[in-house]
Amino acid sequence: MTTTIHLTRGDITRVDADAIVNAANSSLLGGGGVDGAIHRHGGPAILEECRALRASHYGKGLPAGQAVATTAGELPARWVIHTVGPVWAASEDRSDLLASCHRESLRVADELGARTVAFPAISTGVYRWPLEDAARIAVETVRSTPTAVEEVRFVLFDDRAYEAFSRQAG
Ligand code: AR6
Repeated sequence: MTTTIHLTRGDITRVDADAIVNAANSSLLGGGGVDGAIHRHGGPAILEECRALRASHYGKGLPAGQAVATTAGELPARWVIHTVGPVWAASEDRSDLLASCHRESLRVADELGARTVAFPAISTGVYRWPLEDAARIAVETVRSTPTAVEEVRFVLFDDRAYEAFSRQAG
């Protein structure tokens, strides 16, 4: 089964996919950017499950490159898959962690039985990853990861991100 990649411009909290991916931080307790929007629009049920995860499996937080699912609360999606992207660093190549975010999110999606998954441009906001490189890693990783997910939708917030992903997705 091949995974189809689609690109759209817009706000990921509006997307009606089985699962949407959150560019979270290790605390799992919210933040700005996509993370802030997801918690704001999804309501308190998401934070409640995140707190329960911190109280059980992830006492020290979710490490970069890993992924975990919660309810999507009041969002149109069914689940939110929280992943923690690496912070960009010129002095160190953290590409493997960014690839891992995409791979692990798809693994969690498979566990859930999600067939459509929406991703934001992980690490390209507060975490400052150069867009072109992040787009290349995201698209290459989704293309090379075996998964039962039928459709991956990259939801890009602005023209720059949309154009960078368009160049990579061809
Ligand atoms: N829908 C889709 N894309 C969005 C939305 C949205 N509603 N809002 C922003 N973007 P960021 P990061 C784009 O900063 O770089 C948070 O505070 C945005 O333009 O959300 O992985 C977390 O708690 C950018 O291209 O995530 C962490 O502390 C992309 O989403 C930290 O930021 C990612 O930007 C994570 O930083």
